[in-house]
Parts: sequence; C-alpha cells; structure tokens
Amino acid sequence: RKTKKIIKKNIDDINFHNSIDNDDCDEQPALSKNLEHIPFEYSRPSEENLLKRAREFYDITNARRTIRFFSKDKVPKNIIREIIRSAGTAPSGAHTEPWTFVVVSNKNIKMNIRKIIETEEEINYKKRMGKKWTTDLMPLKTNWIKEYLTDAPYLIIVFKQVYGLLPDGKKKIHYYNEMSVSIACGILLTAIQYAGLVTLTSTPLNCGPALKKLLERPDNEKLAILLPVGYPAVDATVPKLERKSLDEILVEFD
Ligand code: IYR
Repeated sequence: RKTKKIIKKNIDDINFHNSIDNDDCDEQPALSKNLEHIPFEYSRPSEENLLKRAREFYDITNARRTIRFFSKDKVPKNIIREIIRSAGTAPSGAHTEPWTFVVVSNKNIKMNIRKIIETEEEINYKKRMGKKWTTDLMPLKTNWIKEYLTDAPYLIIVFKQVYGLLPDGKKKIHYYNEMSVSIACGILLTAIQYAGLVTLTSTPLNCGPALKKLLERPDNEKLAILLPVGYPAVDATVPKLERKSLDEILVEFD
C-alpha cells in the first residue's frame, strides 16, 4: 500500500508540474491515435564483433576529457549541425523530444554570454557556493573567469522544454523532460567526442533567466547546460584524474 501511495504521489507531481487537470483534459493522445507500428530493421553482430565494438566505444568515451582551454580555430558549422542531429535521436518521455539546442558563433553574443556568466559566477564563487564547495573545486583550478566562452568557436546552449504547446495553444505534457534532456546531453557530449572535437560540461548557476532573455527563448524553456565546442588549445592541460574501476561501479546478479 505504501508503494502505491508513493507511485500516486509521483504521478500527481508530474501532473501538478505540468498543471494538468485529468478531469478536463484532451480526449486525444498527443501522438497520432492511429500511429503505425512497423517491423524493426536490425542485423545481429557476431559475439566477437559485439565485444570488438563495445571495446572500441569504451576507448572513445574514455578519451573524453572536460577541456577548459580552447583554440580559437574555426570549425565548419555543418559538423556542429550533425552533432546536434545525433543529440536529437535521444529517447524521450512519450516521444515528446523536449529539447532546444541554441548554437552561438556570433562574437558579440558570445561576449554577452561570457559577461552574464562571469558576473554571476564571481558571486557564486565568492558568496553563494560556500567554503566547502569552493574548497572541493580547488584541485580542478576552476574560477569565475571563463575565457573559453569567447575562445571556443561555438557555444551550444541546451534548453529543456518543461512543457510543449499544441496547435490549439493548449499545453502538452513533457513527461520526464529533465531525464530526456539529460540523456540527449549525454549523446551530445559523446557525438562531440566521436567527431574529434572537445567540450566542457558547464551548468552556469543562476544564469538561466539572463541567458534565456538574451537568446530569446520562450516561457516553456529552461536552461539545462552550456557547452563550448571546438579544438583544444595546443597547450591545454587537464587534471590528472582517475576513473573508478569497473568493479567499483558494477554490481552483477547472474
Ligand atoms: N559552475 C562553476 C563551478 C563548478 C562547479 C562544479 I560541481 C564543477 O565540477 C566545476 C565548476 C564553474 O563553471 O566554474
């Protein structure tokens, strides 16, 4: 009975956050009522190939590092477009695809973004984050000065659509929008890495409203993440971090 209560509460929360009244809702599903189901095209790799591919993919993802020093060299725009196309393949709650990717290469807008973020981050570091947080970050040598925001040829700013809008102007529920956008961001990071570019997973604290205004985003969108994208500076350094071993992250039941 307790689990039932918890489940009911979670569902109520989803409905509440989307201001949905179930007694006064659309009769029609958001997707087509007659949505066709078609055969899935798939060719099964040999076990040998499965292992080979899984290992190759690990090598690629394991080479990814957060880079804070960017080259100013240009990157062709169509590469960024392809990368974003990959991110848009992420699964989403009820196939609502609740994401918007804003790509900025304009110098002035990048400068404005940098100004907004550095102003807020200086307050974050000096006042809001507190001693423990800034102490924990010390080994990573981060601070509120963010040259990468103007050095990198592109800034990808990801917004989550907390709800959508139907043609009749009614709200469309974006189930699990937070999770869906997080998965899309994971694919985005991996696509950047696979293409041979670098990025930095940045979550500018308290900058949402100002960035949203600058980038002319509508009411239903919230800032999720900001990724500078480009080549690393020739003298870029990274902290010498270790990853947890497989044994530390894996629990198996056979
Ligand atoms: N957003 C800040 C602070 C920061 C926080 C964490 I947690 C990091 O892993 C890194 C930085 C900044 O971008 O500097």
